[in-house]
Amino acid sequence: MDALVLDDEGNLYVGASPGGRIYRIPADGGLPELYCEAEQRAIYELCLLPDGDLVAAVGSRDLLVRVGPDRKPNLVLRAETGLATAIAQADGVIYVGCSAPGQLRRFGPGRAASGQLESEVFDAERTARWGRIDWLAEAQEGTGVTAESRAGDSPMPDDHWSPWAAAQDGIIVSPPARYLQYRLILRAEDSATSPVVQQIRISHQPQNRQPTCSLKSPKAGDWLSKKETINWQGRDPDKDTLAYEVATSSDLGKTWKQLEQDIRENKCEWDTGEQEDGRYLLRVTATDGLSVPADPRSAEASVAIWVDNTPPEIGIFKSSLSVGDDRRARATGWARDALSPIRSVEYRVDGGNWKSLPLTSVESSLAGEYVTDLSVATEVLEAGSHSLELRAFDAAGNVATDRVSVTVEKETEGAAKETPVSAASPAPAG
Ligand SMILES: [Ca+2]
Ligand SMILES: [Ca+2]
Repeated sequence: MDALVLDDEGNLYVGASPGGRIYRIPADGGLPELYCEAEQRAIYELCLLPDGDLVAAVGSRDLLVRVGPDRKPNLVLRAETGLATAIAQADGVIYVGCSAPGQLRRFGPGRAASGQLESEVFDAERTARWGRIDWLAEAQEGTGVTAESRAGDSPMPDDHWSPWAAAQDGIIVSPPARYLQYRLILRAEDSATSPVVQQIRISHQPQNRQPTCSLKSPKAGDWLSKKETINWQGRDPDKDTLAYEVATSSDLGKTWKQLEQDIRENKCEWDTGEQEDGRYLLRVTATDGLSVPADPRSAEASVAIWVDNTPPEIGIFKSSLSVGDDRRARATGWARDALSPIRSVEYRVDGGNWKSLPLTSVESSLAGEYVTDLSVATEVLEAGSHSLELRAFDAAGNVATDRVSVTVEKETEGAAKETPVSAASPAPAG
């Protein structure tokens, strides 16, 4: 207990630290009662004014509070530095002795025509758009309260902060920033009255941040055919709900055709069979407008791919088909595709397992198509008639098949014999 004061009737007021409580011990020696909770770290001194109000020198940021008949603490003085450690009053004039820095302050008698209360610095934790400042006040006639604010991105106000600006109809006009400070300016036409502010409310909305979007598949340069699944990933640093739009362009982005819109999933199907073969741009746009309709942000990802739904062509040179003394069938041929490279060529005999053939001389012709030579030698065949099938895949997975019949004679002595060919093979162009 650092502070004691007696009123004219002999009641004793006791300031208790820590906690900042003021107790009243009645003159008749009754039990102490809690008179006021000043919500201060310490009460250093108390004094009574002629009107019966109690004034307390408190610590540490608030310096002086005044307690009226309603027993509620009203802030009188707040400062960034200093401590109020001593008070005296004479005829309603309050003297306050402060230390660090050492100052003597004088208040009254009565109230000042105006005063201001500067708030702490509020931290929105990230850039925010500041909304309204509203307060609950007992503003008697002839009194007024106005609010000003300033904002900045450093925790302490400095030259980079915006200047003080008066709120307009309760709307904070300070620019978006992480930190905000307000001050209230209280005015009274005469010293007998004073506005009392009981509550302040500040609203703000964190500034919407842009989502990110990335395509997982297809990858740039992929060849697509038939139904393909497009996969992507979207993230929003504000954890906003994202909606996606998927679009394609066949003219390098001059015009776009919407494939899907307003989907929440991270994938969709694209039936490329409805497209002409060729090069396309595929674009996914992520938007957070569902969560932040007033200030939607979006991000997009695009990739250039090829659509190829036309099978390649494959052919066996009739004249090349032969069965050697080793009873292996041999043939040469070709495969070609108008748009994408031949990815693989395989053969099988009599519907057995497909075996891959080495790709030789894969090249793109002057006409822009991809051509490959192929050469097959089968395993040793039993005597009799056999089916030899060849198939080729283009880069998009489209397939072409060709088939010939091969007859292996029981006795295959001497030179290789020409065998009958049951399936005609088209000759390669060019
Ligand atoms: Ca966002
Ligand atoms: Ca093709």
